[in-house]
Amino acid sequence: ASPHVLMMGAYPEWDMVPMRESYTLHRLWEAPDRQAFIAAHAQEIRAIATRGELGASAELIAALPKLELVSCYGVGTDAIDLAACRARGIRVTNTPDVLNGDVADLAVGLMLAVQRRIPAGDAFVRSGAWAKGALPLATRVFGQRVGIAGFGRIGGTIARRLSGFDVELGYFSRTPKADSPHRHFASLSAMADWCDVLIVILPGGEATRGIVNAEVLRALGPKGWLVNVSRGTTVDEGALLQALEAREIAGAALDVFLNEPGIDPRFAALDNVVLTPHHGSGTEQTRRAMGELVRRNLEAHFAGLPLITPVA
Ligand code: 8YV
Repeated sequence: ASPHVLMMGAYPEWDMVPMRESYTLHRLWEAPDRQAFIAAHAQEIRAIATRGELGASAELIAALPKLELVSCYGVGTDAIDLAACRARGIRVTNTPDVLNGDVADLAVGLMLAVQRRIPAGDAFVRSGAWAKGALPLATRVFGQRVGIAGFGRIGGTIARRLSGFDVELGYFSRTPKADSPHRHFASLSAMADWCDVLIVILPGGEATRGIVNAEVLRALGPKGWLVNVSRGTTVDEGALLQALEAREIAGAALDVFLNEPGIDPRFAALDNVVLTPHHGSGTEQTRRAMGELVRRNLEAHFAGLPLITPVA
């Protein structure tokens, strides 16, 4: 019999086909009563296949006595209760590296989009407003200071991308990177004060919850811009909405939010934001590579082989 796998959310069809062939899948997102569904299959489920934003809670893990592996389609494991996994010897895998370039590209694209008013310009041309006036002037991208909060694999890739944009770069991380020529900040507020654009690519989770707070936004100031391609949790969203509405910062480009996809409707009313639907890794090429990694990890686990990309 094929191993039973609980899926937290759908994968693209090109992954669902081989997943169905190799495993008995339990599709949690289609269950009308999640608790009853989990209880009915709890004695069979040996793995969870989840996604970055869906994770796996301590409660869910506790309800699955036969659980051996949590495989995450995504690099961020902040929504998976790693302590609960560790306590029971449950292995965890993610999909690092294959998405670095895409997330970095979207970060740069969002910065350009909001500062150069690309979506506003598109709407302006389509609506015919062009015949009656001019688009409000934008903000120059080159020559400014860009601060990257989080300087891991994706943060480093963003810096490499931006090295062609004639901007001055700084980064915020716990420890300075010995091989980076860019300015290091140990304080996020200090970097926000220094930079024109703050790009957030910190891991989610308790350690970074609300780290972009009112004080950081005040330091960014009325000429400062925020780009977030990490997790909605890294930003104090109440403080951000207030700062955007009051023009205490110039604007924001956001790919991640609290309560996705049911985001705060106040965002949609703002004209100084560009909003995308958690799409940092959302290219066909990268999503194929992520799905493949999830499946290779599941295969390795059930074959008793070393995992391909285990989470330490
Ligand atoms: C999601 C992500 O996993 O990698 C991450 O941490 O948040 C994303 O890549 C993706 O949206 C698929 O659900």
